Parts: sequence; C-alpha cells; structure tokens
Amino acid sequence: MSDYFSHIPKIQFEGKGTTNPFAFRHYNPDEIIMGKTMREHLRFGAPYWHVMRNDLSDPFGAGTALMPWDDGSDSLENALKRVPVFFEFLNKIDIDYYCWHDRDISPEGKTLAETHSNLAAVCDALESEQKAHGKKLLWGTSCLFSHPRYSQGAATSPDANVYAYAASNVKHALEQTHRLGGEGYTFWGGREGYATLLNTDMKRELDHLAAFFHMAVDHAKKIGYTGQFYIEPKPMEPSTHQYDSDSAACLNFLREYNLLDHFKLNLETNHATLAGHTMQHEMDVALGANALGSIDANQGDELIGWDTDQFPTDIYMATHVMVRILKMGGFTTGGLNFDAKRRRESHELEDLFHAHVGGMDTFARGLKIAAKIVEDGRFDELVGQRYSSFDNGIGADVEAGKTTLDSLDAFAHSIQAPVVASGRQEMLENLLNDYIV
Ligand code: XLS
Ligand code: NI
Ligand code: NI
Repeated sequence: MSDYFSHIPKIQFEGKGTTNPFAFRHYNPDEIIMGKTMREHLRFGAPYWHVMRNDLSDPFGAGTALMPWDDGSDSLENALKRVPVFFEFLNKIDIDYYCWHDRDISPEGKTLAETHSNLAAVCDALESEQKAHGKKLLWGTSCLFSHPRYSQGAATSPDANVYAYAASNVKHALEQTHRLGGEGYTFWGGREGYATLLNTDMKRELDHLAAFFHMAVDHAKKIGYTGQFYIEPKPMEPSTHQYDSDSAACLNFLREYNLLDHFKLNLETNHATLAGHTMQHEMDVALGANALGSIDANQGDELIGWDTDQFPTDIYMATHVMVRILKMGGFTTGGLNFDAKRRRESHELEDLFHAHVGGMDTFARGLKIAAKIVEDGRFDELVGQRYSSFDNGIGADVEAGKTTLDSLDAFAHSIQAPVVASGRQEMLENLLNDYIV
C-alpha cells in the first residue's frame, strides 16, 4: 500500500453543516433512497487517465500537476509504481469503480508483442490491487488515438496495416478487461472521423468501422466475455467530424450495421454540449432505443469551445441525469465515471480530492432531488396530461395504427378547428426550482 496521501483523511459523510473540505455533505454511501443505497445508485468511477496520467498541460503550456510517485518516464517500472497510488486514492475517496485505456496503464513497447506484455504485466498488478481493496473495473478501452500511427484513424484508417494494429490492441485490451472482470468495454472513436472529405471515402470507412465492431463482438463471444460494449459519442475534437458524433448518429450507425443488440451508449456530458445538445436530449435519444448504458460525468465551460472535462458541479444537470437513471430502473453495467480533470491551476494533490468530493456531492444531490421528482410524479402527470388526447378516441386510434390520411381527413372535417393548450414551460421550470432549492 502506498502512502502519498497520508496528509488527507479518508473522505467520509459529515452532512450539510460541516465546514470540513475533506468530507461529503450529501454523498452518504449507505443512505437508502428508493430502496437502494446511494453507493448502489451512483456507482462512481474514477478514470485512470485523468487521475494518474493527466499532468494538466494544455496547448499553451507544460503540465503543472504534482505527482511525486512518477519519475516522468514511460517505463514499465514507472507504470507499475502508479498502480498502488491509484488504489490508495480510490480508497481515500471511497470510489468503487475505475476505468482505463490500455495506454494509460501501460506503455507502448518497442514491438507490438512487448506492448501487449506490458499491458498484461500491469493488469497483473491491477488484478491483485482490485482484490485487495474490493475495487472493480467499470470499463476498459484501447487508446486508438494518441500514437502517430492513428493520426488518420484506427478502425477507419485508410491503411489496412494500421487497422490490423488497432485490432490487435483491441483484442488484448478486451481480453485484459475480461480478466479483470470489467463490466463494460468502451469505444470512443478519437480519430474515427475525418479532417477533410477531399481525401475521405466516408462509406468505406464506416463499413470498416462496423466490421471492426463485429469482430470485437465475435471475439467477446469467443473468449466468454459477457460485459457490455459501449460507444461514446462526441462530435469533434480531435477530428473535424467524428462518425460517432451524437446519440442519434451512433444509433443510426448501430442499426444500419446490425450492431444495436450488442452496444449501448456511454454518454459524456461535455460531449453533449459540444454536439449542440443538452445531456437530457442525448439521454432521451438513447433511452428511446433502450440503449443508455453508462455516463462520463463531467461538464464543459460555456465560454470555451472544447472538451474541458471539468468536474460536475451543476446540480440541475445532475438532477436531469439522475431522473433518467432512476426512470430506467438504475444502472446495470454502467455507472458515473468522472471523465474529468482538475484545472491547470489546481495542481496540488489535495485538489484531486476537492474535485472528486464536489462531483460526488453534486450527483448525490441530483439523486436525492431526482428521487423526489420521480416519487411525486408531478412532471409525469403534467406531461401525461399534455398528450392525453392520444389516450382515447382518435388519438388512441393513431397510436394503434388504425388511422389513414383518409380517415383523419374525415375526422378533421367533423370537428371544430383545434385550439392547442399551453405548453406551460415557465410553470414547469418553476416546479423544477421548487425541487432543487
Ligand atoms: C475523450 C473521451 C475519452 C473517452 C475514453 O474526449 O471522453 O476520454 O471517455 O476514450
Ligand atoms: Ni469520456
Ligand atoms: Ni471527453
């Protein structure tokens, strides 16, 4: 067990009145809400890439994060040194799940074989730390976007040899995810898009991408991996356009290529913002297809146009997310992975804790408020009333597929000109504020 955070107490619930910054005000892991503990509802996860590997550099300046355990090298030895530090962090912050990319946890080797053996060696260490501390892998993924070979895509690269390298990395990342009991496996298509259509055969690239996913599904079957596959939508950055741009685009792709039975969506709040949607919109689109899987819980900055991956502090947003999670009956394989990093100015070790405490308390509040909203049923009632003309009569006939343009034409002629009722947006916004405050 490493001891880098000895100056930080184990974070515990102290309740609203506390002035202790190293305590939860709202996240009370054992508190029962709607029949389940907060811990079971929220299934928090920490991303290895931000916690252990993000030095907080930005396009204009070097990293600032203090990482006294890290010698700055990309050696296997250094990679192994990070592992116990990460679990020390998970214990102190009381987070049960984590997520990784293969290249966050283990370095690229001189050969492909060495790359894979590095991964296996670090996963040995992860496996024993998981067992020792009762921590679980929410999902694994392969980083198919950092290495220069992937600059023009991985599963959508114009180069078949690059495609094969990507497949090799996914095979090994998937096998290690399986071996660590990972509940899911994610594809975020970092470079799966284009910079310009002048050099791009979009249809061919999409066919290749679908074939790639089918191979992953087949391989999972072959090795007995039953975890959930996810696609994580994002519209842009790093590429000009990414094929997995938003929920709707992902679902269309999955349907077109017969993959919808095998994939759900891992939705990230900041990606919804970049796509020009609200997170509620992205979630409702996924829910409509029974394809909401997991959440990368962060938030963007309204003044900055990129994926700033900030820790979630927006209680409205957490409420909207948790209302939907409760209504779908809770997460099954998914959870709330903080795909979030501290600001570059927050470079000290204790800032890691403030950031996660804030994110966890924000979602705990969101959960409590959402539970009230769902239990009261006022919104459901009001929305139900809004559509009540479809409950019986001609509306019910429409929903039952019993009408034609002719029959509706005849019906329309038989009634008074319709007078539509108010949508009551402001009243509903006021109602939401009644729950939040
Ligand atoms: C990047 C993505 C990435 C995925 C995993 O914007 O959010 O971190 O979650 O590859
Ligand atoms: Ni993400
Ligand atoms: Ni992101």
